[in-house]
Amino acid sequence: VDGLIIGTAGHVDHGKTEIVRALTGRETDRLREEKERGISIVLGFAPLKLGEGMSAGIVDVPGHERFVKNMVSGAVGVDVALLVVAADEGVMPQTEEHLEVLRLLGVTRGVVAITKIDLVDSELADVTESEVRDLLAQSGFGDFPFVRTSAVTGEGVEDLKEALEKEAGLVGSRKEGDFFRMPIDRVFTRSGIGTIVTGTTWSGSVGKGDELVIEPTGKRTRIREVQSFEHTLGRAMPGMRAALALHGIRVDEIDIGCQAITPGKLGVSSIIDASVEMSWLKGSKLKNRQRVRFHHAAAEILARVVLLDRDALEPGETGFVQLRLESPTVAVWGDRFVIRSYSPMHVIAGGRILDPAASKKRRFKSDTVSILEDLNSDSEKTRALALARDAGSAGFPVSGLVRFGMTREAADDTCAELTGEGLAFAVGEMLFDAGVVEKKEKEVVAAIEKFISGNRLIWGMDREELKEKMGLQNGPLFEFMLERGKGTGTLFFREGRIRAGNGERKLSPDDERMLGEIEAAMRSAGYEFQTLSDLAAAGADPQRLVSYLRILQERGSVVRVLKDSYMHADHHGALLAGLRKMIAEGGSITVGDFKDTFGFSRKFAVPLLEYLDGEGYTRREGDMRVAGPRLAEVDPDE
Ligand SMILES: Nc1nc2c(ncn2[C@@H]2O[C@H](COP(=O)(O)OP(=O)(O)OP(=O)(O)O)[C@@H](O)[C@H]2O)c(=O)[nH]1
Ligand SMILES: [Mg+2]
Repeated sequence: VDGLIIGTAGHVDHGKTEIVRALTGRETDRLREEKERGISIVLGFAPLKLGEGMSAGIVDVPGHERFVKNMVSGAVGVDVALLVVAADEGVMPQTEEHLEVLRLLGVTRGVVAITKIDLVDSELADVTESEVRDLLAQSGFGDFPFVRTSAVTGEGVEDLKEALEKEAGLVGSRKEGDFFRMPIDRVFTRSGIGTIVTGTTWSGSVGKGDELVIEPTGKRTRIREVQSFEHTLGRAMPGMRAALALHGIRVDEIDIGCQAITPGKLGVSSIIDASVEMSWLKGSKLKNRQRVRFHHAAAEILARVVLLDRDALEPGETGFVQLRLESPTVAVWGDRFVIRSYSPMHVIAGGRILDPAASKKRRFKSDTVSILEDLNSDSEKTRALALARDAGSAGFPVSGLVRFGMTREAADDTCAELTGEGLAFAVGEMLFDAGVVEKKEKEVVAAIEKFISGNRLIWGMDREELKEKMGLQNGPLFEFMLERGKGTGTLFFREGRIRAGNGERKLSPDDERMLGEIEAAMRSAGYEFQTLSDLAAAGADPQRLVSYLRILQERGSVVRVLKDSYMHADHHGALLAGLRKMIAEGGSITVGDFKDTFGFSRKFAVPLLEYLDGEGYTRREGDMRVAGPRLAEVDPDE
């Protein structure tokens, strides 16, 4: 069974701790200083048995305005609020501030206890009750049930328990998630046990022997024992109060506000993008780059707020911000937080984390705002697509979606839906926005066409050159686009080159005439290979000659025999066939035999035989040539 957390809220001295004692029989003020001063300072905890085997953890917060920091750290995991208002005092500043904290953290359920009714007549209790109803209505809360109580006479305590039980029954169960995560709100040692941390578990479950990392310090530890309210548990489930006894880590290595997390799941970050909502409380205002107190997951971290889409935020307004933290934290999409002003310390805003590990952003950029609007969506598809769009041609790793409020399974399902609908492409582990890919494909075609129009004699653009030009050296997108181009018949491939539009090169009549002339020159040269300079001397444009020769090679009318040396393909074929016949008859040949048979000088014979050795048609043995491994491939009738 999942846990459930009830959190007290209310002004100092209004009877929070007393009512928790009346409900649970537990004293949550444990510090000597708390007992001496008669006020709560730190968080207190007590278990509350509800009907039908349900049980809840109560977090009792201090009401004094100096300890709002502690109140907020206790409020982060609350499912049901227990708003305590003393009948004799009515709504006071921390009644409002605590309620605002709960609202900004997204708490929607609660019960109001009008306490100390033994001190007032029912008329005054009515006045207090109507004040609280007004406050709830103003803050946009629904109708909370009201119960009048006295910790002195015990009046209303059972009714309060029933009301809490009813609200608790309406809270949906938490998603377990892929990993364990618990903000730490207490750290202490117990002799014979060692270091113990406590907190409200946010996601996942843990048991004895499990490994954890304490962030942001990165220290590893293993769980010695799991308890909840002094009872040893097999596993701690989400939404529980849990005490974890830890191996191999000292108390002074852990601070309140650290998080205990399954290792390898989340990294630390200091830049966070978020949506914020300003408090309705008087004087709530945020200016760009204002220094604030960022309360998140039981930690208070100083930060500057960069307003991304506004010049300033006034009470009740909403906007997108970038939080630049002065020390790192571990955040996940959807985490709620509260912002207090630096000095004096007042609750001024709250919000939800949209990008837990952002990079610095400039203000007033429409792209940024549109991505953040999508990340502010509860639809997993909308978020995943926004991340893919933002990642551009680099793509977004599917595994990274886990930091954006999805389990790995949900991430895979989301990607499958997006690709099924043609909105995205999944290539290996990366997700690409379909619009981004289609735009890039157009750029690829344009780059190839531009290249070809400037190099009309070259069949296509070099693959590696294209990849670099597109900035796609890293990642799988380039290969993916080529495959798609092949599939749709828009791209053509030949020997490391890529052509767009059609697979055939269009040559001008002038080019065709030049090609004919070169071929004729090669043919009349017979077995004597022609070098580039031979051909240039015969009148061919040396600039274009190499391209023309490449085209003739592609057409199969010319063979390159040595560097810068070419032979007509008919003569090349006849040469090989003649060679095969000679060696078949005599077993071997000399340079002299070769020269005489084909009728050329030593100047041609020696380099040609070296070429034939290199190609594997012949093999040198002393002064003789014997058959090479490839000679058998030669067509003897050529
Ligand atoms: N007569 C009367 N006194 C009460 C009642 N509840 C609490 N008190 C007294 O009010 C004082 C404050 O009670 P606490 O329960 O400590 O108040 P709190 O809200 O926990 O105070 P902080 O935690 O410091 O914010 C104590 O002296 C209690 O005895 C009640 O129902 N009737
Ligand atoms: Mg108290």
